[in-house]
Amino acid sequence: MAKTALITGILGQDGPYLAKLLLEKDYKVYGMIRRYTYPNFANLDYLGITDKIEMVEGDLADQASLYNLIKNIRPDEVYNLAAQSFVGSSFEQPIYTTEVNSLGVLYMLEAIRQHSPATRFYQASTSEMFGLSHTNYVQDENTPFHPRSPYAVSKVYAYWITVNYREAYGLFAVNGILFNHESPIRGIQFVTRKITDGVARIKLGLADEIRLGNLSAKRDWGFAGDFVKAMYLMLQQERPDDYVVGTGEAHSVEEFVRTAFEYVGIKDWKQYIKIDPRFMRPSEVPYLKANPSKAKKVLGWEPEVKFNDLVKMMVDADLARLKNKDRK
Ligand code: NDP
Ligand code: GDR
Repeated sequence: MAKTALITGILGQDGPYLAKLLLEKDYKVYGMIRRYTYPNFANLDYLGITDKIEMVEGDLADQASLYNLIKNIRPDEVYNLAAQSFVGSSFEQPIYTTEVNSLGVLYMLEAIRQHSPATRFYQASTSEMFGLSHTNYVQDENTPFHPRSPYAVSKVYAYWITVNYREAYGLFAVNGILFNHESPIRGIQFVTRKITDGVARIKLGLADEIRLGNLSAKRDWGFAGDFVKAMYLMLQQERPDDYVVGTGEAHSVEEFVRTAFEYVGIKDWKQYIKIDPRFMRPSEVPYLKANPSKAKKVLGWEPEVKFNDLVKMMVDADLARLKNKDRK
């Protein structure tokens, strides 16, 4: 019998890459969407898998919808990728962010505990939980948390409630503590995609500036297509556990900007960058770099796409998209 998986956040960035991977492994994939009116299937279309997924309706903020879904489907695996995932917006909408990212996870875990306790559960945890905390400038599973945004705080709750349901009730529930991962279907509000879209527009003469915030922040950027493999592997282990997943390299926002401009042959890139205080955060995370050695050792996971190739992949995709006049 084919395994079944329910993916929340199916219309975002990671949902489609994970769904593609599971479909290749012959899973039956259910994708949870919030409502059927005007769902945006663009990211699933980009990977050519929209018709292969069974869409089901549910909202992390609506406990009843999750109970019904889990009761009816009883999936082998749940990948909880849905979230208010934009750190910047969490300062404007802290309560909504917490309702979805914290309580939503509790609702899902309760639904599993009560209606399908054999279901394996993956929680999309994040390097943002580390915030200011590091040991010799790297973060691993033992690094304490020091969250710096309502988003990061909400994810710390989700992390611990996942650990608690594992310890208290014996659920197979795991946290993937993933560092930033990007792709051509990354949301346009995130800095990498904002840069590659902006660079492509400037190259094609469609824009003359990119407005950005803090250029000195450093992130450990990998490719989403690589990272979803780690999610899958975590749920195939004998015992549930939590894993840090990242590339082990950190680059600044400025380095990302320079690499993207240089790739399209623009050397005097500084003239196109405008620093805009609207994109500064009230409390920033200056530096994130993973030590993914546990994931490598236990899961056998390693990223394939390097920083320069990721930038090129995203710029190429934005150039192609804009040339096709699909100016999403
Ligand atoms: P996206 O923001 O691209 O996708 C999130 C999805 O969640 C959207 O499709 C959105 O639906 C859905 N969603 C939001 N609120 C609700 C809700 N109340 N009920 C149901 N669905 C909802 O995120 P990513 O794919 O980039 O990330 C996936 C997960 O991984 C997130 O939880 C994120 O916080 C976490 N994460 C991401 C990292 C990254 O670098 N990408 C790194 C570490 C963790 P809709 O389309 O309807 O708006
Ligand atoms: P992040 O990603 O906050 O790390 O969260 P984002 O791309 O938004 O910011 C990365 C860094 O770039 C700086 N920055 C800007 N950011 C945005 N969005 N827009 C700008 O104009 C800009 N200028 C500079 C930010 O200050 C920050 O330092 C992402 C999300 O996917 C989370 O859901 C996930 O948990 C983490 O990655 C790991």
